[in-house]
Amino acid sequence: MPEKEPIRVVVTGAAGQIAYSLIYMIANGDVFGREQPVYLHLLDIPPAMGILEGVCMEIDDLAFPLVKGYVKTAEPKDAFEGADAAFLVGSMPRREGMERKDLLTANVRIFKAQGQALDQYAKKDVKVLVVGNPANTNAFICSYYAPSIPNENFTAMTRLDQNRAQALIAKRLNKSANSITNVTIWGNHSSTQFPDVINAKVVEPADSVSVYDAVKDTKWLESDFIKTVQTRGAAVISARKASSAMSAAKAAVDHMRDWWNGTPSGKWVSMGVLSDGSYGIPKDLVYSFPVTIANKKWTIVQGLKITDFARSKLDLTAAELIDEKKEAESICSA
Ligand code: NAX
Repeated sequence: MPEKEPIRVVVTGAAGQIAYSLIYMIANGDVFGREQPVYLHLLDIPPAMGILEGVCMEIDDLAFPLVKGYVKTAEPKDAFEGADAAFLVGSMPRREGMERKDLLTANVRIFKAQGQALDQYAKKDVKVLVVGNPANTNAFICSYYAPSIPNENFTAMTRLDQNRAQALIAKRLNKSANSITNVTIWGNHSSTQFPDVINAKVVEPADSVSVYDAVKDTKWLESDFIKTVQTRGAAVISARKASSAMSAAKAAVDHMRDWWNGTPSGKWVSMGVLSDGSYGIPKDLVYSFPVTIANKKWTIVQGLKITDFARSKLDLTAAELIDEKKEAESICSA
C-alpha cells in the first residue's frame, strides 16, 4: 500500500514541559495512527529557541519513521501554514498559589493572535485543541478571531479532568481506569467544574453497573470525590512544584485521538465545545459537555438526567465562564 501523505501537526509551547511528552506521543503514532506520517510544526517564543533546538535534536534521535520533518519557529505564519491539527499548549503556566483567573490577562492575547494566524494560514478543516489556560475561554477567543474556520473546529481540553475522575473511581473500586466509562466533566477546566458520575458505568466483563451502585457511598461521590477532582491540578503543583505535564500530554493525546478516530458505540468523552444551548447552558460559551464523535465531528449527548444537585453545579461553572468571557472580550478589544 502506498504511504499516506504526511499531515501537518502544530504544537505551540513546543519547548515547554507538556510538549516534551506530547511530541513523543504524536511522533510515535499514538494520536493519528501508526500509518499516518506527520510533519511537526513547533512554535515557541524567541527566548525559547535554544531549548527548542535541543528538543528537535531529540526528535531526530527518536528515529521514528512517521516523522517526515519539522519546522521550529517563533513565527505564527510558519507554524500554522497548511495545518491539519493544532495543539495550542503555549502560554504562561499556573504557578503555586495562582488561580487560573490570574492567567487570563496574560494568556488571552496569545490566543487572539493565534486565532488570527490560524484564520490566515491553516487549512479550513484544521482541528484545534486548546490546552493552555484558561483553556475554555482561550478556545472561545481563538475561534472568534478565526471567522473563516467553523467554530466546531475549536475545542478545549477537559480530558485530564475526566481521566482524573475515572482513575479516582477505579482506584476506589480496585478496577482498571478503562473499566469506568461515561464520566462527564461539565463546564470550565477550573475548580468550578462538575465531575459527574451520575450516568457513569463500571463495565464488568459480562455486564455493567452504575458507578453509584458500585461505590455505594453517595456522600463520598457528592463531596470528597468532586473536590478531589476539582483541586487535583493544584495538588500536583504543590507536590511537584510544577503543573501536571505527563498526564496533561496524555490527555491531549486522548482528546485529539478520539476526535480524529471517533468514539466507540455507547461511550462518550468530555470536551470543551461551543454551547448550542443544550442543558440550558447559554449559547456561545466554550463549555465542557459529554460528546460522541463520528467522522471527525462531535455531537453533544442529549437527554441525560440532570438532578437538582447537578443543575446548581452546571449553572455555577457556566456563571464563571460568562465572567471569564466578558473579561477576555474587554482585554481583546482594548
Ligand atoms: P511551560 O511553561 O513548561 O511551557 C509553556 C511554553 O509556552 C514555554 O516554552 C513558553 O515559552 C511557551 N509560550 C509562551 N508564550 C507563547 C506564545 N505566545 N507562543 C508560543 N509559545 C509560547 O508550561 P506547560 O506546563 O507546558 O503548560 C502549558 C499550558 O498548559 C499552561 O497554560 C498550563 O496552565 C496549561 N495546562 C492545561 C491543562 C488542561 O487540562 N487544560 C492541564 C495542564 C496545564 O496546567
